[in-house]
Amino acid sequence: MREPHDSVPIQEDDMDEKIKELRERARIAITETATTLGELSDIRVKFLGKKGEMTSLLRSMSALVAEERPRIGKIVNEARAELEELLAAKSEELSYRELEERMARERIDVTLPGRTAPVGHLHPLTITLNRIKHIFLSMGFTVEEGPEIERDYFNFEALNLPKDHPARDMQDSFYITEDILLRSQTSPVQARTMQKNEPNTPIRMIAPGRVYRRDSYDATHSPMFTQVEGLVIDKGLSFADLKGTLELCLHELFDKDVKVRFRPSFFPFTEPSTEVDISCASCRGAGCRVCKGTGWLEILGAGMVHPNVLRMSGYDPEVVSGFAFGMGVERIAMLAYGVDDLRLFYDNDVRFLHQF
Ligand code: 2NL
Repeated sequence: MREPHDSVPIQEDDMDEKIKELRERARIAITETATTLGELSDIRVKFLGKKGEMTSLLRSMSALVAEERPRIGKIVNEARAELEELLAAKSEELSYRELEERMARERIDVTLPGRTAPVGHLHPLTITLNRIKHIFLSMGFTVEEGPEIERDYFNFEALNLPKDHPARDMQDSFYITEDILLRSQTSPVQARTMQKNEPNTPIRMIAPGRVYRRDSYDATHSPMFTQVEGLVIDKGLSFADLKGTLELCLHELFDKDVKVRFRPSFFPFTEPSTEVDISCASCRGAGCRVCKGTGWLEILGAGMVHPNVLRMSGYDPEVVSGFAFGMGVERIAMLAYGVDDLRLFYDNDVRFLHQF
């Protein structure tokens, strides 16, 4: 057996031929086969790498007769130089092409408008309540709040509705115990305010909030709704002050040229009492479905504070007088926005809520 590196002379023609063949194969591989920089790198390793074909060919030179080595070495170096040059050129070509492809693939149009992040907004009832608050704040009213779980005393008794009064039937309110219920109106907030004041201290307040009544749930009724009540107490207040205040409020809330009318009515906590209508905006008073042919829409209830109510909370009806009113925020929002079903305000369907 003969070891490969035993110095047995090999034929130089043989060597020339091998180099030529290798050079040709490498040339084709570089210029024609390689389509990516990764493949080109593999080709470099295969032919010119430490364990590549060119290196093993150089090693076999040791088997050449000494005088042939310089010549063959020169040929090998020329081949290596040519292949290096081809590799460099191909590498540049492929880098350029890959960059072009990547730029085409990752192309972005910087002039496109940005994606706007969805922004939430206020609920139509909140918008309506804010408008009502603004109107009364601008007239010097304060905004007061109180508990939704209330004592029977503040909800009814202090408002001239004694225990046997028909309007406070157990069937009409949500009682928690004999003495505690979900408030059926926001008036207990006014009663509490009067009682914490020094007797006969002037009051100009509104009390907005949720109230609860045993009611059906349909397009116009709900066992929970939002009420705003108002209370003004001072020396010398008359029904004219009530009219002026509520007319101003309704003209702000709806339209400057909306007509306002006061009908006599009854509430246990006011005397005299009135229900207030505005002219129907849908038909301008001609009569339509919204106003059920009357040309008028009932919008709030009001009256001069009953002397019993003043007395019960430490105010002297011989010294001061007052007026009070109450309105449903859902009803006002429905009329202001043309919504025909109150339940839409509670369903939280964004397709509805989006429109305000
Ligand atoms: C309505 C009618 C009304 C009142 C509420 C009131 C409060 C006190 C004294 C006297 Cl502390 N009155 N509130 C007066 C008249 C009507 O509400 O339609 N509410 C939805």
